[in-house]
Amino acid sequence: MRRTGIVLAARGAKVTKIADAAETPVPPLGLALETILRAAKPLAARPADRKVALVFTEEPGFRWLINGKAFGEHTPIAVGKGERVEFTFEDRTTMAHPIHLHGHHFQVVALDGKPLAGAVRDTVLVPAKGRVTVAFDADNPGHWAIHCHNLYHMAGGMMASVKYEA
Ligand SMILES: [Cu+2]
Repeated sequence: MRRTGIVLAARGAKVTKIADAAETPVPPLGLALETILRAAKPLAARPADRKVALVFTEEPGFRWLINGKAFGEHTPIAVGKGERVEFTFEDRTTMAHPIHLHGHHFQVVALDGKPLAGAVRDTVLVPAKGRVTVAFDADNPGHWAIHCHNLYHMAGGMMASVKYEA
């Protein structure tokens, strides 16, 4: 299996040549690590006031969609100020998507439908065919982007927005 990657090294550090082929084939990055992470400072326990499904699909012509729409075709996802919001990201594509929400930190609260008190982040990897649920408190009114952090997917449409007023 061919390798790809980058090496980060301090100035003057010796970087040896790394073989192009891996000794052991490894599968794509999945949710194994995420399942064992626990938040040091979890969100306060509280039921969700609003649950929103965001389904990722792809279309010919390098179109990467959220709920069937590319960026510019969406109406913003409406939430209410002060609400506890849950987003479930469902990836029906063949690639993983690191999903980033601006303006908030969210907690991973379910992986493939199994609840957990997972990590607090602003970006989470949603593996191909996987499902990740995150929760956040709508405590920062504005119009915020939510997008795939693979910039070539974002440029291909994979961005929407979340909007609420003070
Ligand atoms: Cu993506």
